[in-house]
Amino acid sequence: MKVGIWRQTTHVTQAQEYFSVAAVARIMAISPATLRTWDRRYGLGASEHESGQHRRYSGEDVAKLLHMRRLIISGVVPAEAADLAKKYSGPALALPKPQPATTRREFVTALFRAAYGLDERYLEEALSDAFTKDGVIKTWHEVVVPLLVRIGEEWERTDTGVEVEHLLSEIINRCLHRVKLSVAHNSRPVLLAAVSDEQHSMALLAVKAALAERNIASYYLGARTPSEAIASMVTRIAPPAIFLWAVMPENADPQTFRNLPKVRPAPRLLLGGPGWDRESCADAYFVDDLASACEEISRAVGL
Ligand code: B12
Repeated sequence: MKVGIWRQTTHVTQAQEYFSVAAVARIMAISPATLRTWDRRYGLGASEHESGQHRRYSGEDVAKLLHMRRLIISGVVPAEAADLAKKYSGPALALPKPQPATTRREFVTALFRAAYGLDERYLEEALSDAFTKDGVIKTWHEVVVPLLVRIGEEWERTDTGVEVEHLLSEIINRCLHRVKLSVAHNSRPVLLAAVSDEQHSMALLAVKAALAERNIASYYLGARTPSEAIASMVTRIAPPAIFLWAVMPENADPQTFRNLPKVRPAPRLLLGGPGWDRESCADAYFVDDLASACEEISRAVGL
């Protein structure tokens, strides 16, 4: 992976190396808003300003901030921690050489930090690059899923970061929407829907994008598709395959697929997502990952 974690986030002058706000936020795994608050409330900020507006943190500034965070974690109240941090004269943070994130794990960590640092630009460029270079399936399984799982765990652990989840979801959605097919192999598009009140639609969009890479056309109905709308589409387009996605068990009602209208030729029905109860849906066929969803759909359209 060629994407540099530090790309466009640092500024180097002859005498001194500086960190941008986004870079400091990422190093410290806190938001730029918290950095601004610490600056305003405790006077712990950047010692340099670029053309009067952009803040530029020196290695000493960052060392003080890291010291403040260490003190807070160990139980010192913020105001006192800030006073001590201002007097801190330990070694300045050495600016790491711009380094490409070499392993998938490092890349996911860089993206995770960027998400918490609200570094939209880095996230969009890095993810877009990965989708283009490595394709949708590989990038989804090796990068996006581990990243989303980490984001979900962090939310569960801290009960914060819903804004991070929303921002990141929108960025991933934008990247996936950009994957277009050139010439459709199938005249009748495949049907993709997230059932009932299901708001988790990203994996479904990944299916659409991965199919587009194979020139398979699909109708992506997205989140919260009512059963009646799915049924109506089945009658109107007689899709060669139907893929229904559910993450939350309360949305995964087997009647959604059992009550679908009968059309000819009979579509291949596939279910995906952790919401479905496999025992009570034993009459349906399940796919467990993006690759197998695409394989089964490809077969259904005769590829
Ligand atoms: C992004 C996100 C959101 C976004 C969704 C945006 C969007 N457009 O999709 C928003 C903010 C809307 C959201 C809302 C909510 N969310 Co949410 N969300 C997530 C997050 C971080 C990623 C979801 C995702 O896309 N996962 C896709 C992959 C990564 O996850 P997975 O389905 O578990 O993957 C497994 C399999 O499905 C398979 N797989 C992976 N990819 C693919 C692809 C295909 C095609 C197939 C077939 C299989 C497959 O491999 C994985 C291993 O088994 C997850 C964390 C997580 N671990 O998933 C929480 C998570 C799913 N959310 C959760 C919750 C609780 C909610 C809310 C109820 C929160 C709330 N109180 O409002 C609402 C739900 C509202 C609703 N009615 O649907 C919980 C669900 C727990 C549960 N099962 O009960 C999770 C797990 C977070 C957590 N750790 O607790 N969420």
